[in-house]
Amino acid sequence: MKPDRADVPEPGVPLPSLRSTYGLVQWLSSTDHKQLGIMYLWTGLFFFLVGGLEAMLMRLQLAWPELNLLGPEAYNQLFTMHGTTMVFLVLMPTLIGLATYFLPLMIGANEMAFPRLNAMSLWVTILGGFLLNFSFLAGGAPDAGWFSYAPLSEQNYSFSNGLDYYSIGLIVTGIGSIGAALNFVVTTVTMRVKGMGLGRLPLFVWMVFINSFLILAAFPLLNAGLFMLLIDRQLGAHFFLPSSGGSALLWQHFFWAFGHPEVYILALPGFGIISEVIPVFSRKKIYGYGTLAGSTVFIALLSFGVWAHHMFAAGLGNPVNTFFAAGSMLIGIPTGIKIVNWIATMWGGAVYFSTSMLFALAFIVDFTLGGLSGVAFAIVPIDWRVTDTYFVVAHIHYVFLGGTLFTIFAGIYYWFPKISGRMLSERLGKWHFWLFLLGFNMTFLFQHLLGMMGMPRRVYTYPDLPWYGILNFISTVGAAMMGVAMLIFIWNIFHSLRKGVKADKNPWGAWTLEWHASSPPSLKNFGELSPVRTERALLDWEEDKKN
Ligand code: HEM
Ligand SMILES: [Cu+2]
Repeated sequence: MKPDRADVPEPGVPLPSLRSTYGLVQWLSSTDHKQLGIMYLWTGLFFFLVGGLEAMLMRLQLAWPELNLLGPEAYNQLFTMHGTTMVFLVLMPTLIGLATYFLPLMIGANEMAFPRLNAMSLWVTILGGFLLNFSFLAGGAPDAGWFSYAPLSEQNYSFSNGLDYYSIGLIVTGIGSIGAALNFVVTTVTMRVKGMGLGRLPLFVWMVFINSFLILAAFPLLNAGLFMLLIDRQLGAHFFLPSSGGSALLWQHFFWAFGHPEVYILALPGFGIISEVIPVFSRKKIYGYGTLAGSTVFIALLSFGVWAHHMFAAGLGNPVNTFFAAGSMLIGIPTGIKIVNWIATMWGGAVYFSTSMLFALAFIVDFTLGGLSGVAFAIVPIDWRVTDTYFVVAHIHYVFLGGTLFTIFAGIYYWFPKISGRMLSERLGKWHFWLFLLGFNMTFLFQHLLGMMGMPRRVYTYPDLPWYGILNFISTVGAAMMGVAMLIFIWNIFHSLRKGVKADKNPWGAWTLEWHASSPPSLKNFGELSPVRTERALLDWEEDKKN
């Protein structure tokens, strides 16, 4: 018998509405992966506003030489909380949220493998975020930077409770991430629809799957380090205190053995999103499925062998530095392969410039720039010259914003119709895109120059040296433009949720299974599904119907 779309029953129970009180209780106690996914996304958006506000305050302070709007203490707390928030409370929850929502749908499953673990993962993530930010009210936020180098993070240098909140908050969100990763692995292994071998996984699922192993290996390292820091601070141990026999370098090893894989943890799901978006809007099959999937594994393995490139200036010695420099440059190869695959997918395709696709294209350009400055950093003498300058700040933001954040935007514009049953406005989307793109490059491009001219990072003000004032001013104007772009985006979301054009099942004509469920999907996504034969199941079913 040929499988047919019409064969597939769609259980018609809709998600409960937030409008009734019962609805609210239902959401807060939900174990449904779609409701949890949506709450992850709101969490990410909420903390993006918090982290964005912190960034704007910093940029205001830095807008001109020798301003004194915020003192140095407040500034230290702001850059620490900003970086920590963006990494752990914005990018992680948003990516995990998208995966929580879409991974089961894309493999034709009705739920995650462990629905209650799924709920726990969300709620401890929120609890951790709350704890971290509670520090503001409890005597002062952490102030030793998002990587909290010891001994700066120890009691005798940072005596507010901020770093205790940092340790506990991140331990708790870390447990959430580990729970989510475990769930993704087991769900992918056990709950795929018939016919979907590992070689036919949608690339987003594939990359989340590989990524989950990274999370499972990396986060326990961070949590171990954080527990030791907490014990140092609260119980008077001295793991990281050189003055009494500990090792400050040990903290750096713990942190970066987690921290370097973490930057890939934030990149890989984004690569997955881009690998879904580009073929759909180019009307072409993805070029090189095998190399795209295989290079992911290569990146994941390599990412654990390069952490000491964050420590070139720490005095590990030339043999160690050379080893880690070589490893770091190697990782450019599988990443470059991916970029070639994405471009080859668009080549000769009928490219449709939806907002989602525009963000995908901007991702390719700006992430490549971030990658190139990364390769520059891997050259030890260059690192020695520009480490701890604004060059690092430029690099970080090209990878995190030009990389991950752009893929998140691409994913939201792509999947919003599925989640909400309505389309986002493309007109507002284009405003969001162009303003954000321009603002982003204005903010961070010239910071490469500032770094090369020697402006150190994490300073609350700077002297009026040639170019410093004007370049910093451009940077602040760019940041304000991003702020306006975000307001447009948020308006677009709220407006479209209520008044957007109704979306049908598959508004983009995509081929993966999530587009087979109704928009929004009902509480039990599919019921029974016919087996799939390739990684483009909907296309196969379409053709079967014609024959
Ligand atoms: C409106 C957008 C943003 C602006 C204007 C902005 C601005 C800044 C500034 C001024 C710093 C402090 C640099 C320093 O003195 O050390 C900083 C640091 C940082 N930002 Fe952003 N940022 C933005 C968005 C983001 C996003 C979306 C992320 C996501 C990961 C992010 C991650 C970081 C990190 C990790 C640091 C390092 C913090 C540290 O110094 O330890 N930023 N950002
Ligand atoms: Cu690294």
